[in-house]
Amino acid sequence: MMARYLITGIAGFIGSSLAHALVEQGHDVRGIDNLSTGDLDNLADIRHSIDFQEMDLQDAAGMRSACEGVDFILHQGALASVPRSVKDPLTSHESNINGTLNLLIAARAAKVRRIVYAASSSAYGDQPTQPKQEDMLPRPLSPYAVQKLTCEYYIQSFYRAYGLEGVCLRYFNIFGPRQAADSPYSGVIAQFTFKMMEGITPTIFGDGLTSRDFNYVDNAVSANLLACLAPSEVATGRVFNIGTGRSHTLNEVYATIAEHLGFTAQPIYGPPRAGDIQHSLADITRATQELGYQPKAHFHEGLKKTVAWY
Ligand code: UD2
Repeated sequence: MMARYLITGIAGFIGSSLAHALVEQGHDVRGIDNLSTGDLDNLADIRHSIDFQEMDLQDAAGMRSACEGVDFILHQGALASVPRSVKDPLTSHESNINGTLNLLIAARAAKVRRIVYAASSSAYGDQPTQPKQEDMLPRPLSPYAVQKLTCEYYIQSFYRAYGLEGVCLRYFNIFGPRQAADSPYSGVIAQFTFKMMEGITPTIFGDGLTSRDFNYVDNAVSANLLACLAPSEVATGRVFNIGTGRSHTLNEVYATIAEHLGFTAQPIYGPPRAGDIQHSLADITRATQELGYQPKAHFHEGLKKTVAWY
């Protein structure tokens, strides 16, 4: 069945990846982006196949029209990054929390069938138990983590209070082609790759043993599509970890990218970043059993494709 999808943050890394997948499947794709961190180059090859509107999530009238006739919203638009939120909590709060609330109000008015939200593994914070399970008490460490968690609660409250179906996907460090690489707020894999290609030695914050459940973007795309189609009693009002169930250290990430690029310099080590978590690893049982999620793309193969893309 063909459906109409609204992707927020469509010109960003994950938003544009979702757009490519949906266009390929023949769906009707509308997208909004304020282009503050997104880039229309990410949509260059599908620009004629989508309905793109430059718009901010906080534009109430704009969001009302963007939600008209939409079946599913894939809400990716946000000012991502832990350090960005540490540096400027108010701006990221406005964009992430006010923007999401405004979208939810518009989605409810337009009777959208379901919204799938790009939540974040940062919600677990310094919760010490590994792997992370969805029912653990969140212990957010950064303003960004608080914002992403707050929006989960908003999504759930709009389901309980108004019946707007919502699903929260807690992404664990998604990486892949089209991830911005040229900002200090870019994801670590993108930054390391870009720097090594420029001949600049990247800095590892901390001792290099910091670990993350790095998840290739194709897995996040498939999780979104599954979350739209899963029966309401299974998916709505709920949170799902979208990781791989395996983690890798920053030393390992550095060494693997360096090997692909023939980069021989040893890393520079710097102090740990404020707001960072030491280890992050997903238990993906709930998503696999209840959504049918399978992280088919593996870390090494994904990293190879990513490095080749830049
Ligand atoms: C968080 C979330 C992730 C997603 C993302 C969005 C966690 C565990 N993950 O990712 O789910 O929401 O935010 O932005 O909270 N690093 C270096 N050198 C650099 C850059 C980064 O060592 O030049 C380190 C950084 O200190 C951290 C790790 O690499 O320990 C990963 O950093 P990141 O910014 O790629 O992602 P992270 O974990 O903050």
